[in-house]
Amino acid sequence: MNKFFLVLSASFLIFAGVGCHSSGNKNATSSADSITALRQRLADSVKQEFSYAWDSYVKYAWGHDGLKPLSHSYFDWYPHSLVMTPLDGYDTMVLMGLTSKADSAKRLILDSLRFNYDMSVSNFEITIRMLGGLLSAYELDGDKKFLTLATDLANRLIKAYHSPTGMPYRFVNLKTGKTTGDTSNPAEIGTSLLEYGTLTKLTGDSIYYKTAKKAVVTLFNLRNKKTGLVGDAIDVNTGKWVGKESSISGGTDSYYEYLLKAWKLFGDQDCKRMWDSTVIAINTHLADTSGGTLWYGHANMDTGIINLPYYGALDAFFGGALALGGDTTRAKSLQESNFKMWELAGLEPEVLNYRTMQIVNGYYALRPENLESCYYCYHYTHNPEYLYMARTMFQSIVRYCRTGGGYAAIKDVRNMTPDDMMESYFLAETLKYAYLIFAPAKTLDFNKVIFNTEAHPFKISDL
Ligand code: DMJ
Repeated sequence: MNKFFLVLSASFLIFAGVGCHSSGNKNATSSADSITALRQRLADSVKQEFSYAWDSYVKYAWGHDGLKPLSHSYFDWYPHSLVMTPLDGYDTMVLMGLTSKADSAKRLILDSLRFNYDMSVSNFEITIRMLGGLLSAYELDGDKKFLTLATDLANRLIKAYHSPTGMPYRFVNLKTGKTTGDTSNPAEIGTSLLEYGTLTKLTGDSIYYKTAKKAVVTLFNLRNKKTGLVGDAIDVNTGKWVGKESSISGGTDSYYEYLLKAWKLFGDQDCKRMWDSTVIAINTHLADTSGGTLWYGHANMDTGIINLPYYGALDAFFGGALALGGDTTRAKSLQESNFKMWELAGLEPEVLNYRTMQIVNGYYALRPENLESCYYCYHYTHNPEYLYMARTMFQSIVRYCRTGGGYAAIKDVRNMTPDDMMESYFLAETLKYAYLIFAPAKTLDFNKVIFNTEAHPFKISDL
């Protein structure tokens, strides 16, 4: 264990009340007891903060997509609300055992959620938050109405894939099926395998997975064959790249994540092959070392040469992907970088130059990825250093983002000015991963589920 991790582990053990000089069985048992007790306290505290954020939504934004915590108001993404926060947060309530909150969220969803609206929506966002939320709600709760809503939604969204290449347009009108947005990116093209595969499994209709997979295989085949990398913008009508910047950042991130997870969730061997060759390309060309730890930069997809040493809050998911893919060595080093990024200002920035350690974009959008990777690293190693990291991250979110009306994003972590926005993924992901790190393992059987990119757990089984 290196010095950095020794210090973190020791800090957590001391905080847990475990003596440094303990030896023998009795002391070992009492160490374990102290850690268990501290974890339980932290899990309770995450649950309490979740309740606070949810109660603020109920008070100021009931029935709408999201909460504006500073103006004690609400926002909707489109002309009609899709009750995004209740649906995104529902499975977290179930996992936390917040039964009466889950019941009222469920009632709101089933009473008010409809999709037959003449409005154009983001295929990607509505797939991961809404379709993902409905499918996990169905798998956890068993109420068929969730599945009926999921199927109705998917039958509308699937029209986005009616392009000459089979890769989806970015936007689709829920009522008319009209599509717009022909320049897309790998993340928006590749992030439906898990949702569509799960729907295929639950309905027996193969069209969903076939459609999602065709889009992904088409995209994979358009990678640069020499470097193995994909770019950041592509025309879905022609299949021509219009942006050649390759990275693990937003716009590409969950394309990689879904190759790995479609293999893990459904045993899809094509996805395993695509993931295996992609992760080699990423580690060959985008991996970089700075300050003694691993980072990933941006390179041109044709040359594979890093031209931008930028890394940020979204990139932080990759530690979790590496760990889930079996590479705990790189995952550990990357999580060390993730935590350095977090500690720099007390909350992580959206974008950091990892060579100069200068913040490029200081926004903190209440994002989950750093805690998510910490969760995977802890699961695979059980090293208390990750409990220490998670506790630090959770407590700084409480310190800087808690307001009188819920939780707020931060405009710039260099001065901690709050922004009037609480994204639904704060309840779906950030607090779920924080909770699961501290909660007893029986809360959720890690080996039986795969999380979609919005942290909605889907049950593992072959298609
Ligand atoms: C979430 O909606 C998803 O995790 C997505 O893959 C990336 N962005 C946000 C959270 O940061």
